Order: sequence, then structure tokens, then C-alpha cells
Amino acid sequence: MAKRATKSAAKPIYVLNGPNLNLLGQREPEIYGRASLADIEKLVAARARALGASVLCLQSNHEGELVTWIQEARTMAAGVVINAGAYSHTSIAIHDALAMLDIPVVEVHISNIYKRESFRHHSVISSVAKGLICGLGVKGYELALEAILADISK
Ligand code: DHK
Repeated sequence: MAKRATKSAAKPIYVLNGPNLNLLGQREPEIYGRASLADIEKLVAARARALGASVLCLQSNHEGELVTWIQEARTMAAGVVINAGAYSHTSIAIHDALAMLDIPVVEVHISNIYKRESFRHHSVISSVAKGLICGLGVKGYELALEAILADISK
């Protein structure tokens, strides 16, 4: 049991959000809901604290910055929750960076991408994620965090 606590508490879970997610709450609320990114980050941090873990929440509209944080996660993070926004559908660079990780990665989408335009139906990063949560709104971030903590406690 002591080992479990140390494992999850030692390094934060990175919670990475990609382009346009800084405007959550204002952006197409009928699709993405009314919670702001700050609300989500507070929610996830509180859930992590309750579970004896911590998170580092980062958002960028720039692909390269996300790649840099994913590379950093190789040594600095215990796991990665990622909503890469539109880059999920296009970014081989983010795919390749995630492929280098040997920590659990869970992909999150607030909306159900399969109920939307066909260009959103394929994610190029799902193949390098442990799992994918989509369509469950902001709850998806908490569920992803829980899945990672369960995985690293095994
Ligand atoms: C967020 C985005 O910004 C879109 O580009 C994706 C995703 C869906 C979401 O549902 O969180 O297609």
C-alpha cells in the first residue's frame, strides 16, 4: 500500500489541453458546455487531491508547445490526460511524442466526436493512448484521471 501512495503522489499527472480549449465556457456551449477551462482544472485538481495525487494542468494553442510538454512528461509525469482538441485529428507530431511515453495516456474529448462531422471521427492519437473517453462532458477529465491512477497503482 505504501508503494501505491508513493507511486501516484511522487509525480503529477499532466492534464494537457490543446487549441481553443482556453475558450471553454464561451465556445459553442451547446457542444462543449458552460464550464471554463479554469473550472475543469479546479475540478481535476480537487479530485486528484482527494485521491492522494496531483496534477499539472497546461493548455496551448500551439502544436510544438504540446509536443514539448509531452516530451517533458517522459521524466516528469506519472501519466497524461490529453484533450488535443483539433490536433487529435491531424497531428502526427503529437502522436509520435505520445508514442515515446511509457506512462499511461488517456485521451479525452468533451463532445462525442462520433456524433459530429466525419472529419472528427478519426483521432490519430487514440492508437497511442491507453484509452479514450468522449462525449461525457467535463466529467471525462475526472474519469481519465481515475483511470490513470488505477493503472499506476496496479
Ligand atoms: C475539442 C475540440 O477542440 C475539437 O477540435 C475536437 C474536442 C473535439 C472535444 O470534444 O473536446 O474535435
